[in-house]
Amino acid sequence: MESNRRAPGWAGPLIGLVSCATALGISLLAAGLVKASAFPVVAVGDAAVDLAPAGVKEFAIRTFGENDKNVLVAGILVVLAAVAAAIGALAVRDVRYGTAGLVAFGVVGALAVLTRPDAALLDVVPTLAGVVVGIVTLRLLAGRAVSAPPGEAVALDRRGLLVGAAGGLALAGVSGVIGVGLSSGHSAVSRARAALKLPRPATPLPPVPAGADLRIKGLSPFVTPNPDFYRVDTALVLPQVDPRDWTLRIHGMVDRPVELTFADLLKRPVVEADVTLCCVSNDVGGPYVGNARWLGVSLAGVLRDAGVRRDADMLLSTSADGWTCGTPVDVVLDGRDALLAFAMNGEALPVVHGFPVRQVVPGLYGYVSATKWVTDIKVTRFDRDEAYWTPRGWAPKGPVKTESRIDLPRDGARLPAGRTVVAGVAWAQHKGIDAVEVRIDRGPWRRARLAEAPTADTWRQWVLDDWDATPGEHTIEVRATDATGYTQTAERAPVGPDGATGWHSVDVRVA
Ligand SMILES: Nc1nc2c(c(=O)[nH]1)N[C@H]1C(S)=C(S)[C@@H](COP(=O)(O)O)O[C@H]1N2
Ligand SMILES: [Mo]
Repeated sequence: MESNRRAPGWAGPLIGLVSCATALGISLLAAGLVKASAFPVVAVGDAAVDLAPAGVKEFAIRTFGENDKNVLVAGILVVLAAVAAAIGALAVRDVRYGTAGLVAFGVVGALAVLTRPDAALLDVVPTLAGVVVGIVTLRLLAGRAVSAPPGEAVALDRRGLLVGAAGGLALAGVSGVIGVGLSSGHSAVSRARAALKLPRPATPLPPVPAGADLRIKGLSPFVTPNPDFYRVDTALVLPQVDPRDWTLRIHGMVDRPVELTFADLLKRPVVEADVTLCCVSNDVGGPYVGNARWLGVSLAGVLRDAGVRRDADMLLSTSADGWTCGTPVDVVLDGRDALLAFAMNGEALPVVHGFPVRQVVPGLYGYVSATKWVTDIKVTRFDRDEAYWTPRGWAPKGPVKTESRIDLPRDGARLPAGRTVVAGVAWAQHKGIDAVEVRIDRGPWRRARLAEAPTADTWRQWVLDDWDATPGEHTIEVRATDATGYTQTAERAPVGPDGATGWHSVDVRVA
């Protein structure tokens, strides 16, 4: 009798997978209505990002680059699918086990959603809705797999099961697509962004001097176009912040706490500045550096209005999604172009780069200065508060280290013999680059020609136009000297805890 009642091997996993798919589809739909980051898979991923040891994150960034988030979500879905198949297999034995499995899923999802820094109680709705629909689906389908009353010979209701499974998948697909559409449209925020009229700077910058860009094919352009600008952040789903709802609270060790609206911000004198931003996770020769013309207001001006107390030494800024960043007060107040920026290269900040408002501070790595979607600045002390990356093994302070990179020729390139252009960029923000030298096969250092740099806050292109490449294998190395007189040393340091050092080198083969 018992053996008659057993469904074929594929039925259980199929039932589990379809139930899980409907759960995800429905919760995507609900997340589209509530908040995209309340989709439990995203919340579990966000929690994994926050809980992962620093070494794992570094490995992920190094291995998967800007795809690290997609790889994480794919990994979670694979685990989910395996567990769902197992739940289905249990459910055809006893549907209570399957139900319990889905409830356990729901508990994990709800915990992840509710422990996010920006969580609201309503955020649990997508998880709940998904689990309820998943359980109903599971019970319906499991009922098809063992369809006969006890005591009678049973045949699996194969047709019923397959029709039910197809129905479940259709439901999952349709609700999922609608949900994704709802959350990616964010029509209010993208409309507000498109409608934003950029104010004119009090003292507009002259156009970028022609001499700043050597216009060599394959060399990083002086201004990095927004779509090419690197992206680094912990957000699996981009915060959608409507400028009409945005406020910036400045509080803590200040005489007069303030809360600015976006309109308040635009009333202040507008500053324009060319600033090169770079990431502490950028290894020697790496891609996480870019230069833009930013438009914003003086962060120092806003802080002075609030009245920073003498013994404060840290700005703890927080983003709409709860990420935090610690910036030295003295650096922000020393007269450099530290900005609350709302535009980048002539357009409103792209959402991925922090719309509506982000911080930009020349001379500091992004993790200690460049808070995107910034909504809160607490004036405090380094010995009282810690920012996101500090307990994860990164230095509390992160001044940018003088660096240089060879863009041309590319590592591993095969080149014809003869005159060859070697070119790249070098940066030492707020100090400035004074010299770049190149050497071939550990020969004598030769001075590269420098492009213009409008200020000390940007990177500087360099070129060596007259290398006479001879057949064979060659190693090209570069080092920069900044305006303080410091020359990069060969000493290799990893990216953690406070930025990589060493000379970038490329190997080429000349025919
Ligand atoms: N809200 C938020 N802001 C953030 C981060 C983040 O994870 N969340 N990462 C910082 C880091 S590490 C860097 S290097 C810069 C990168 O800015 P970009 O993505 O605009 O290039 O943003 C900074 N601002
Ligand atoms: Mo970074």
